[in-house]
Amino acid sequence: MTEDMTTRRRGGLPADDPASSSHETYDFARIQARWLPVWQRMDAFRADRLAAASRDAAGAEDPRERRYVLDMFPYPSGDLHMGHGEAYAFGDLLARYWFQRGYNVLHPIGWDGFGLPAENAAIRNSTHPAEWTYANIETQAESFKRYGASFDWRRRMRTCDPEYYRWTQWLFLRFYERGLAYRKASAVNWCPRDQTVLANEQVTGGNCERCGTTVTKRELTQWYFKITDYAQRLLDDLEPLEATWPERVLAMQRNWIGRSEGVSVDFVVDGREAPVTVFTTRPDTLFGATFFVVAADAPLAQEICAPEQRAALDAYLEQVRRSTEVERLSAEREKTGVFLGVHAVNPVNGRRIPAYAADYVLADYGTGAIMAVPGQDQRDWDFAAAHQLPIIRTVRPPDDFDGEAYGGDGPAINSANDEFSLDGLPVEEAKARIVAWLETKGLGAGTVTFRLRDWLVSRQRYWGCPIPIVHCGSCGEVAVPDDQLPIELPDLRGADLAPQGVSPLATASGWVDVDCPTCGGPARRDTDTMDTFVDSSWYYMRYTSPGYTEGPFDPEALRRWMPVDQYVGGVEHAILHLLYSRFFTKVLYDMGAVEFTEPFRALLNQGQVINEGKAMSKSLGNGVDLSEQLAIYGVDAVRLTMVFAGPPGDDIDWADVSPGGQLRFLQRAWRLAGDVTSEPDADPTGGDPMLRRVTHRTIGEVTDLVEAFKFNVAVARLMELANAVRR
Ligand code: ANZ
Ligand code: ZN
Repeated sequence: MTEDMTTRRRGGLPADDPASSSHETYDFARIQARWLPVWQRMDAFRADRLAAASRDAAGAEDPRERRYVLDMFPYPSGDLHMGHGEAYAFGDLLARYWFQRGYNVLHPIGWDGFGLPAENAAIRNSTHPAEWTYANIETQAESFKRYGASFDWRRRMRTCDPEYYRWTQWLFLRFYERGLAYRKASAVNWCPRDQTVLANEQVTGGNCERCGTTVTKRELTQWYFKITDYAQRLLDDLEPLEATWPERVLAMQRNWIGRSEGVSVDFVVDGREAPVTVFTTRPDTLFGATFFVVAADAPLAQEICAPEQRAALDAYLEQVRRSTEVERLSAEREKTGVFLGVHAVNPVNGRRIPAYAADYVLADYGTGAIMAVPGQDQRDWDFAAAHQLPIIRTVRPPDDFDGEAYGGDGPAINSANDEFSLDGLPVEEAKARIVAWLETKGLGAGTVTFRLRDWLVSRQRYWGCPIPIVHCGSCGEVAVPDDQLPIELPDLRGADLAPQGVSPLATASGWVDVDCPTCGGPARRDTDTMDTFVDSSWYYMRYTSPGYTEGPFDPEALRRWMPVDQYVGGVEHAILHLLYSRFFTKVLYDMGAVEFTEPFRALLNQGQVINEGKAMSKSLGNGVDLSEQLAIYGVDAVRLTMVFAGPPGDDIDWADVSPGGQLRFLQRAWRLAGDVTSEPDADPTGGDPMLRRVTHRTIGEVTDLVEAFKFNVAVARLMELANAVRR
C-alpha cells in the first residue's frame, strides 16, 4: 500500500503538514479560497480581453496573436469525475500555456445538453429531462470553477437551449435544400432497450454503444445525412493532419471510410433484362467464378428469384433478419444460403453459374451481389464446400501451401478464353490485362467503393432537437420556413416519456398538428428528433459568437478564431464526433459559409483514469472521487498528478500515482520561491550564473516539451530546477 493511500484513509494530510500556518507554507485551501474569486471577478480567461478592457469605442481589436484551445464539451451526467479531471487538466494546461505566453486565447466551455440519459433519468425520477439536465449543468459548472479551469465563462453554451438549437434546425434545412438531408426506408439498426434507431457509428461489436444491448434490424423510414457524398474528401483531407492528429485516430477514420478500389463487372442473369453488376477487387480471378451470390436481404434477391424457390427464400430471409451484422460477417460461422433457381453467365467463358442468396454478402456494400471465387476467397470456399459447388484455382499457390483458398500472389492458371489469356501473369498484371479486356467489351469498368454509409440522424426520442419538417397531405414534405424557427420542443411535463418505438412527440397533438407552411392545409410536424451528434457537429463554431442572432455564427468572429488550433478529447470520439464535425465543416465550406475545410488543426487524445488496472466502476467498488481528492490534496496537486503520471495518451492508474508526492513537491517549490525570489527591481543579470543557466535551459526545454505534449517530462524538468535551486 502506498503512503498516500494510508493518508487518504486517515483523511489527514501527508508529511510537511501544509496546514501549519507560517506565511511561507503552501496552504492550498487558503490559496484557492483567495484566488478563485479574484479570477472570476477579473474575468481572467476571457478571450479578446484587451479589446474589452480598452476604453476605445466598440470595434477595438485585441492585437495579440490568437489561439483557440478547445476541450470536447461535457455531457451533463452528474458531477465531474476523475475522467473529466484528467481531460480538462490537459486542455487547461495548454490554454494556460498560451495565455502565459501572451496570446489572445479562446478557451470556451459548454454542454452537450440533449440526449438519452436525461430522458431515462427523467423517466426514473418522474422529473423533466430539462430539470435534470440544467441542474447537472449548474453542478458541473461550479465544479469546473473550483477546479480552476481557465474558461471564458461568458461564452458558455448549451445545445438544448432554443437559442442554440434554432441554428441546428437552420443548418438541417440548409442540408435539406442541398439534398444532403433526405428520408428513405431501409433496414436500420434498432436498439430494443432504448427503443430507437442508431447510426452505424453507434453500434460497437453489434451492440448499442450506450446500453450494450444487442442491436437488431428494423425496416423503417428515417432521415439521413448524405455523408457518403463527402467520402473521398473526408479521406483526402486526413493527409494534411498527419503531423498534428494522433496516428491511431487517422487510421480509424481511414478504416471507417473504407475506400476500396476495384472493378464492376456485369453478369447476365436468367430472366432479367438488365445485367447484374458485381463489385470485385480481384477481377483477375474471374475465370474461377463458379457461382454467384446476392445479399439475401437485398431487393435484387426477390427480383431474380424463380417462383419455385420463393418460399425457400422467404424462410431463409426470416432467419437472416434475426442475426446481427457481426454474426453475418463472422468468418467462423457456417455459410448458409439458398439457391435462387436461376443462373448467371460468367462473361469471360460463357459458363452458366448458379445464383444463391446468402447472408455473408451485405445488401448495402458494393452492389449487394458478388461473383464467388472459392479458389481465392475463403468465404466463398466455405460456401462452396457447404453446398457442393465446384472450385477452380486461378492463381497457383506455392508448392508448400496447404490451406484452402489462396489469396496471395502467384502466376495465373486456368484463365484463358479464345480471345486472351492471363496464364502465367502475376496478380497485378493479370488484373490490368483483364480490366482492359472487360472495358473494351463494355462488360466492366474500374470503380471505387466506400464502406462509409449515410448518417442516420433521426431518433424516436423526446429530448433532442426537433426536425424542422412538416408533412402535408397535399404538398408532402415541407421545410419549415427559417422565420418560424426554432421549432421548440413541447413541454410534455407529466407525459409518459418511456420508450415505445415512436417518438413521444407524436402524442403531443397540440404541437404535432399544424397548418402547412405552403398550402395552409392540415399537416403534421415530423416527430423525430435529431441524433445529438448533430448538435455537437458545429458547437465549436458557435463559441466564436455565442449570442449571435443573425445566423449560427458571426462570419467575422469565425474568420478570426477558426479553425480550432488545439482540440483535446477522448479517443472514443475518433470516428463519430470527429468525422461528423469534419463533414459539417465541408458542407459549410461548399455553402460558402466558412473559409476552411477542416475544423481542428491539432488533436490531443487523453487516456483514461483507471484504478488497480480496471476502469473505475460502482460495481467493482474501485471508484475514486474527484472532489474527495481535491479536498485532500488541493486542485494543483491533483492536476499535477494527472499531468505527471505519463504521456497524456496513456491511461492513469490512480493506484500507481502519488498526489501526496505532488503536494509535497508543491510545498517545497512554494517555500523555495519564497526564499530565492528577488525583489522586482533587482538586477536580472546578477545572482548565481550557474543557476541562471539552469533556469534558462529549463525554460527552453519546458517550452518545447509542452508543445510536443510531453507534459510529464516538462514537470520532471521543473522538479530538477527546484532541486538545483535548493542546492
Ligand atoms: C471476387 C473475389 C475474389 C473477391 C477474391 C475477393 C477475393 P473489400 O476489399 O472489402 O472492398 N464483396 C463485394 N461486395 C460484397 C458485399 N456486398 N458483401 C460481402 N462481400 C462483398 O472487398 C471486396 C471484395 O469483397 C470483393 O471482391 C467481393 O469479393 C467481396 F479472391 O470478388 B471479391
Ligand atoms: Zn401543404
